[in-house]
Amino acid sequence: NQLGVVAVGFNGGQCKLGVEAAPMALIEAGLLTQLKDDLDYEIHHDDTVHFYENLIPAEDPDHRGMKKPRAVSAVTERLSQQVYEHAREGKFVLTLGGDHSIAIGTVSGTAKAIRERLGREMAVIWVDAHADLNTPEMSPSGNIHGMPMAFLTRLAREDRRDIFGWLQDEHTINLRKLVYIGLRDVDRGEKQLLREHGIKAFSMHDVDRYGIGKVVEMALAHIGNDTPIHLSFDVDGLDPQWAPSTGTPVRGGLTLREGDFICECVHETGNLIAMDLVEVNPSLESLGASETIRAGCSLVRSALGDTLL
Ligand code: DIR
Ligand code: MN
Ligand code: MN
Ligand code: MN
Repeated sequence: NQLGVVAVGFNGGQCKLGVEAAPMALIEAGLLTQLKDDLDYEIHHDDTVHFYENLIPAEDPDHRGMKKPRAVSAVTERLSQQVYEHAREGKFVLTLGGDHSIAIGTVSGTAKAIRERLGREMAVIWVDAHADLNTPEMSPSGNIHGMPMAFLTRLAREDRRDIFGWLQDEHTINLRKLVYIGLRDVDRGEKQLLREHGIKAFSMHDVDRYGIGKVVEMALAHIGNDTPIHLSFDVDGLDPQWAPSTGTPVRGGLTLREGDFICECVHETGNLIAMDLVEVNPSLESLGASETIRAGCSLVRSALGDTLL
């Protein structure tokens, strides 16, 4: 059981400080020790939280409405390589964010490794209150953490090498291999893209209607057996009752038990090859920070094979 860990203290995909402190908070809460001692993983970690300060340009003007485009591009390009190097050796890759823009790096890295190792297209399960599918032009905020899936699926492209032009076909995800769970704050343009392209999405309405068991069953059926899965988990997919310390909390979300259940089921497929845990922000709602960190640790343990019995 080989586990590659990348700790990414990056906050440039959105405007709130504090999310860069999450990897250290999760590690100090004992997450990696638990994975090693309780779940028997052999951990490959450079014992560093990466802030990528050398990659942050002094000049970084908005481009097509995107905020800090060169910083996010440079950091995710480097992260993509780090994740790729773990994944090409067949290790499970756990990335601790950071805001959700870092998924441009993590998903591109695993997608490339899986294409090379297995000649296969990987699937992505995106658990989030938000679809993170805005193109730069349709984004209401300009924050790149609301855009990663647009770049990863080529709904958005940019030729400038220093602004995501480094993304090659080998880094991308097929729209048919993307599944959302937990959506409840989706922007106008994103709704149109979901409909237009028939992207598989289970909102909180679906969770209420069918129950989480059926929703996960339908999500996994859409992906199909024997397809490698990258799970990108935004902690704001959980209800603020369990994860209040996050940049854009939205009421009416998943319970912690429902979040853990998703992770357990995806683990049980045997096809999970990577997980991101993002948007934990210990400096927001400081009374709820330790709860949010505990919830994050629980989600990761569930995805890595912890069971109730
Ligand atoms: C909103 C909020 N859809 C945006 N997005 C996210 O700014 O594009 N919040 N991802 O976590
Ligand atoms: Mn979100
Ligand atoms: Mn919104
Ligand atoms: Mn997100």
